[in-house]
Amino acid sequence: MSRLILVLGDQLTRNLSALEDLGAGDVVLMAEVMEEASYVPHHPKKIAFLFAAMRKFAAGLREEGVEVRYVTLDDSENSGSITGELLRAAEAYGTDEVIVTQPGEWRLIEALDDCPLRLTQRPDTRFVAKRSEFETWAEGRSELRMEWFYREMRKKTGLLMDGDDPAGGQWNFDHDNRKANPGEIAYGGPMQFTPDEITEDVLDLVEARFGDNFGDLRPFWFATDQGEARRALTRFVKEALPLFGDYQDAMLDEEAFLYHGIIGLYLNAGLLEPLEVCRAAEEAYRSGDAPINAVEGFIRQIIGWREFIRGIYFLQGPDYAQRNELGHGRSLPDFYWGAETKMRCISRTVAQTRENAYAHHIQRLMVTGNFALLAGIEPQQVQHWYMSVYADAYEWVMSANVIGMSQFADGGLMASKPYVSSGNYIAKMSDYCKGCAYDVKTKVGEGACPFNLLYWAFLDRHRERFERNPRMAQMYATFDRMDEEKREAVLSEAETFLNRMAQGALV
Ligand code: FAD
Ligand code: DLZ
Ligand code: SF4
Repeated sequence: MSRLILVLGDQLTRNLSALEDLGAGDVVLMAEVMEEASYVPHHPKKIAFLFAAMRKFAAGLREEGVEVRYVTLDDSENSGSITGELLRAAEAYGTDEVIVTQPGEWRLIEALDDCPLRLTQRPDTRFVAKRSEFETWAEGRSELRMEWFYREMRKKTGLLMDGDDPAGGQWNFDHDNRKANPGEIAYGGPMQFTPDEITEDVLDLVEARFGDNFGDLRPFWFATDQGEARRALTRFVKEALPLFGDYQDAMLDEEAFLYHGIIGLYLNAGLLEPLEVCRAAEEAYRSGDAPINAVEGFIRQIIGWREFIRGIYFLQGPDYAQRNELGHGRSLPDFYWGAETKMRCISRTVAQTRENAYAHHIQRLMVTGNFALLAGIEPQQVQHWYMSVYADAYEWVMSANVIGMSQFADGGLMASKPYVSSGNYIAKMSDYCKGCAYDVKTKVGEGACPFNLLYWAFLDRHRERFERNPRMAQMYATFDRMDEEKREAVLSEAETFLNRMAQGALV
């Protein structure tokens, strides 16, 4: 009797554990379903990317001679959910045995657990560390810090290792990175692909069904198969990686991509694998084409941060995304969805997000994330926004980044102090402030940058929790040195700003 092998939209690799013993008589099931396409209002580019990549992956399997049942979104019989499609396929093929690689989201793992078929969820082997390996590493540790886990991953993979020692004599070259805004960018950006016929069909479908979601569908230029994604990787490694480290934290008004990879969406959907990406980067270092600070920094993002973030998500369980340790409850302002704001840093980050379904890490962390944290927005609304607007967004990688790293809503599991900053940081790392209606140098009074006001108000609001944190002592000392009158003016202006924002005034 045949087995059904379910392949989800973000599992598009032939090395998938569910496909490893694919045999004659097995049927691969792939389905475009409304439940997955609308659990958040995904950016239209993300939906188009996944549907096009799914259709091409299915075509590749068929070329190999594999029987594929592919259900399109506009199929009149489409039940609308993954489990619904499993049940329909089980009936059509007269089988109840299903193999799937475990999804990256508790919601779907639980839905599959509840599916009344003989269903096996196999571990997702597309990561360097197994879930169980991370759990063993984390067990008994009072603090979970990425750096220690990362070193284990370096040893495990042998990446940038010279025998037992780290290449270049150090594990981490971060102090050489984080240069401020480079002014100009000597890189043409990520490789762009002209949509083929399959992709054009998908674009029409997405336009008709998801045209009202936040985000520009066209121009659409993402890679949609493994070959294209590898070409995009090759271009990045050759042309951008050498400067990746130097400018990884910089932000420019007119440049969305700087020297970043724009590969997260490909990695997360299965078109690229973490080790092939890291080996390509290491090769550039070994052959003298890219410096150690860039290559180490880049590899750390992938075998360090990406793996660590996933480990935390699964370690913490399904309730992690609901945490709100700071008790923040304000609503996300409309300017996250494109309404006008006078804050240039936010309006540019949101505009680039709308256009590309992309913003780089520091825009996510220190502009939109920082503002939401300072303003006391409810973390679940923040997470919903991030899930909705980025092409690389999935809950396994979003939760620890948003709930943990960005919003401190897990109370400090992910970060030893909240990622908050006044306008100074943005002014130093970007050119946004020069085009802004606010003045970053003004701390209080007419034209004061809202980040400046909200920064002190945040510290004041959470004094009890953070005052004794040694990494924040300096911030409180500075605040306390302000004269009483100025302190009161800052707090009162911050309050006025937040109230005006809540009323939908232009801020
Ligand atoms: P590069 O800057 O070129 O980095 C290379 C790769 O490193 C990325 O593609 C990614 O795979 C990995 N990486 C780097 N930092 C992280 C990190 N913190 N967590 C996980 N992987 C990392 N990344 C996602 O893949 N999906 C998300 O939904 C997501 N949401 C985020 C939300 C917030 C609030 C923050 C602060 C970060 C988030 N990130 C997310 C991490 C990071 O911002 C993106 O991975 C990165 O911007 C993707 O762009 P890139 O491919 O150009 O990455
Ligand atoms: C994100 C997404 C979207 C938009 N659509 C589909 C789909 O129609 N069919 C499918 O199999 N997967 C889709 N996905 C990816 C899933 O939502 C993803 O597998 C889970 O969120 C777990 O990571
Ligand atoms: Fe952002 Fe403040 Fe700079 Fe304006 S002045 S761009 S609000 S940091």
